Amino acid sequence: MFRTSMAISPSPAEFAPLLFAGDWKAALDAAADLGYDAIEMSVRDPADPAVVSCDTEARHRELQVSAIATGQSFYSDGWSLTADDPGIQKLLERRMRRIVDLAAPWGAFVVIGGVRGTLSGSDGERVDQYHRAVAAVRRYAEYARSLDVSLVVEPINRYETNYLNTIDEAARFISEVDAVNLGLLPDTFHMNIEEVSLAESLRSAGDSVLHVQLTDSNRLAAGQGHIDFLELVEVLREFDYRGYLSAEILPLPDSRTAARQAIEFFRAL
Ligand SMILES: [Mn+2]
Repeated sequence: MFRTSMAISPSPAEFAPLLFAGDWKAALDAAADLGYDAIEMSVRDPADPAVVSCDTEARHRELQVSAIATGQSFYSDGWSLTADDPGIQKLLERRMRRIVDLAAPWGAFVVIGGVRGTLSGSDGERVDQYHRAVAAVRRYAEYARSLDVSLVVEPINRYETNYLNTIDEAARFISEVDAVNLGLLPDTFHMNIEEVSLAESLRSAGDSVLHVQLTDSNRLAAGQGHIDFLELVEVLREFDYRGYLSAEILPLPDSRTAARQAIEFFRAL
């Protein structure tokens, strides 16, 4: 049996595939009623009262926080790992440290996903930006390690960013950062666009997989599209994966229905 998690946003969010965005109370009600073990929180500002209340109330309801996603800093504020401006790098680092602080009591993963930003300009500039991202994640990981928190790099498809699209590319990035508390977060929606074989890519990632998001080909709940999840779960069992199956999905036809579809599918695996 795998543990289950659903990705929500305590505050309204520009990033679409999140359940109950802006309504953390309904999110926690649904998670508890449907029998999820955890929520995965997408966070812009960790000091946001909605985030603080959601975090506190999750504890009261005996839910866990599996992971904290950080892409909103890029999608809403334009702050990214590749930012040229040292002032923005500093702001982002301060915020990422506060997010690590938020994750620490839960032992939750901090996701390096959309916050990576994009590469732009000449080839030389792109190389500099890439190295800036490696150095930033190394600093975050060092801080996170002092609090026993691990970071996870999520490969994201080519239509959303222009680097670290595949599991291989993310694995290379992770080896360049060279931190013991840094692993992979494969999201099957992105894998379906980028990988030659979903099962082979997941197998090649093996033990470095710390967290997974099972999202179907159309970004709906697992079971609503055409990804072969049975095959992928077999691979997770091969390397004795003990983490969560997390639903980071579009709130369609509505958040509650999507959350129910996902957990029913997870339970049947
Ligand atoms: Mn994802």
